[in-house]
Amino acid sequence: METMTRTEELIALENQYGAHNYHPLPVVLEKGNGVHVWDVEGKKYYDFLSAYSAVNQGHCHPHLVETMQRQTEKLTLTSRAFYNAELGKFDKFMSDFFNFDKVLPMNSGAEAVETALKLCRKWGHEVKGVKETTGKIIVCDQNFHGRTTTIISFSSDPDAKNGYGPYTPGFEMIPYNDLDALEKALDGEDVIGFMVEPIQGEAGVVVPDADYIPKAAAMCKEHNVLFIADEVQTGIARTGSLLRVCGDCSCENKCEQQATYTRPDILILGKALSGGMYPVSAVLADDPIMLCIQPGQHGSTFGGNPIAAQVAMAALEVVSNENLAQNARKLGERFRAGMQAIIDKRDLVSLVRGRGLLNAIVINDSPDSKTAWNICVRLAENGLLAKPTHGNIIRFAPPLVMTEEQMDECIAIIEKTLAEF
Ligand code: IF1
Repeated sequence: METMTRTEELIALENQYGAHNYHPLPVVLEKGNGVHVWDVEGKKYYDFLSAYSAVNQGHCHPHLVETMQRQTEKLTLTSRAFYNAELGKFDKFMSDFFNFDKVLPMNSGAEAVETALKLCRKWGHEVKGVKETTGKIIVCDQNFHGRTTTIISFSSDPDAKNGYGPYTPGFEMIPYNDLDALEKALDGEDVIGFMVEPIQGEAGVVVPDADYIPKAAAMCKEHNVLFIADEVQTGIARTGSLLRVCGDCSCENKCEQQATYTRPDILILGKALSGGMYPVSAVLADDPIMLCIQPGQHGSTFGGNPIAAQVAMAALEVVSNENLAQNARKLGERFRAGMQAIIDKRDLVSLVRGRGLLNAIVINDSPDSKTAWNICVRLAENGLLAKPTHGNIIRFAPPLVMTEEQMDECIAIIEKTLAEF
């Protein structure tokens, strides 16, 4: 038998002993720093996925590593049966940073989405007075909000949903970026909430019309329906503003003062809230909503633990101190201009879209073709990691700590790679 490379060995191990719930690109990573990752053969790559926008602050950011190490040696977990010395500081920090009365900490994005849905239901029944058996939350076609049984109950992706029934009732699906459909749904009986991604990530970075989010929120308000923004992927500076509901505003804070800001009733954050160090997610809302949940009615062993509290504060400090929203906006414009120049010259790519550093290109081939996958394999060989979505779409989402020179080098790698097809 021929000897295997370390890469082949490690892939075989995962294959044999791990569940087959993913189909990764054939690279095995073992080190990361800033915008770069290294595989087990020592090959260096630009990371254009950032763990699905969880490492906006760059891999192993020194401030986050230092914060996590310090807290790990002091106290890691108490559960919420007792107070811990870091959680109150985190709560105040989050409340000030995002301008909501209160925060509820969880771990994964899906848990935060579940928390928002439960909060919305409690409010709907106890405050709005809708019967518990009939309350309805509106969601959008092509959404991605996570993988729990309830969340996949309103997924339109057959892979995510099929075979996992029976499904949780109480959701109504409408087309995305369609205010008429929303108006009609809001006129229905017993609607308590509307949950939406301000840009649809998994759907292939679908950017709605500029007035969609503000108008949708205003319509919800008119109908006494909670507007719930899932910013798990779009938040924390990814799209060139602190939150996507800030619109195209690159201030780091106090978004209320910006004309473009849409204030959600419930805001959901995850992923880059910890800079990829550790799972930290959170739901923010004001008192009349958040206080609908009382002791014993919701929680998590790890949610709000001291490491999470410290790491999240440090992760947001990096976003502010290093002006990551402004950098994402500036580099995003540079990236899309670079892609547009390629599109103008060649037929292989039909369009580029996105905001800040959450972008995608659409490959001019059928969604069933292997072209986008093959391009990603070749991109990896040329030193840049990205992943296809929906067959013919490639998502590009590097860490936000990139420099202009690095971005130019990456655009050159993508151009060179596309020229090979
Ligand atoms: C996977 C996509 C990205 C999310 C939004 C909640 C969650 C996610 C808007 C849940 C998670 C992930 C999970 C990841 C793939 C990924 C993804 F392609 F599926 F859509 F990022 F683009 N809300 N998104 O995007 O957060 O529970 O995972 O922490 O492998 O499933 P989580």
